[in-house]
Amino acid sequence: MKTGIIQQSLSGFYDVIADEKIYRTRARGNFRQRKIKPVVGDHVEFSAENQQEGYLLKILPRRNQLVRPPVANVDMAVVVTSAKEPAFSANLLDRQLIALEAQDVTPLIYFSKTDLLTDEEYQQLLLTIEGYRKIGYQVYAAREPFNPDQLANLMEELKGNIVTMMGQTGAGKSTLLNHLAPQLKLATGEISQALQRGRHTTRKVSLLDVNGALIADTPGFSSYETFDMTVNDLPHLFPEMAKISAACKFRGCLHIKEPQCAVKEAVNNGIIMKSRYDDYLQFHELIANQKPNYKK
Ligand SMILES: Nc1nc2c(ncn2[C@@H]2O[C@H](COP(=O)(O)OP(=O)(O)OP(=O)(O)O)[C@@H](O)[C@H]2O)c(=O)[nH]1
Ligand SMILES: [Mg+2]
Ligand SMILES: [Zn+2]
Repeated sequence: MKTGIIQQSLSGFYDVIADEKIYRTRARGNFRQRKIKPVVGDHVEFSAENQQEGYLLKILPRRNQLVRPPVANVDMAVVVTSAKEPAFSANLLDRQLIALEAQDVTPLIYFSKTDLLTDEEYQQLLLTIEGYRKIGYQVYAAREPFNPDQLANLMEELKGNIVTMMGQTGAGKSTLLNHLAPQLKLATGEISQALQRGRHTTRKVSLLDVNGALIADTPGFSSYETFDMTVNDLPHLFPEMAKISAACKFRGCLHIKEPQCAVKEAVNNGIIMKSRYDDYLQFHELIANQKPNYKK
């Protein structure tokens, strides 16, 4: 019996990394009946006489699990966020950030395509970025996207961690990985075509060894609608609100209609970003109106 990490999954096979080798495995029958689907990043026990014909025996307990992209046991996520083409959406960014906060994954925000902005647009973006930095998020947004200092700083952060790439299709996830490790030679797409046809250049999640970090390249999405938290959890997923909420008059304040709410006051005073609060209200509504998922 060996233990390893699922590196990728393809039509019923699971490739497992163990002692610097990759073993192709299949899930055993009784294993499949238990309805836990193995995902990339899972720590597993498996048996293998050779590297081609192994069997998955057990999934070890997960530290966390993201649904989109489907990866388990993640330390960090690089949220690749296009500054232009496709246009920057703070709303889309916030959707991803709360999903990461909910699973205790550290987000690193990486802005791609800053080279396509005019100076004026770039200055505007920097104001928004300042807001995210104040919350405590690390943001990478060099004027010149693949400048060596920025790549080195990012790599330094990622080293030794299990990381997932996350972001819209065409945002530049695979392109960034190719800059971090040119030997990967990942396929990258033509953005305009990808958005029009809703096609992904990257088709499957796979963990790659990138200079001492295990990083999952993932297929992007065209919209992000995954809200698997409750309305009561939601305020805790906005760190700047969570920090201030002790000053709200009511315990468990949802910062919506309650009187003497410190969060609403901070929004009015410009201490909390209005766009973040508006997104909070929108997500609250979306979750409140979600049909319960009985299958869970
Ligand atoms: N100008 C510019 N183009 C970029 C940048 N980053 C990525 N691109 C281009 O954007 C297009 C899409 O990049 P990909 O790396 O394939 O995007 P992806 O996020 O991996 O997309 P999926 O695999 O479909 O999820 C490619 O044509 C890249 O060359 C950037 O910083 N600046
Ligand atoms: Mg890709
Ligand atoms: Zn409040």
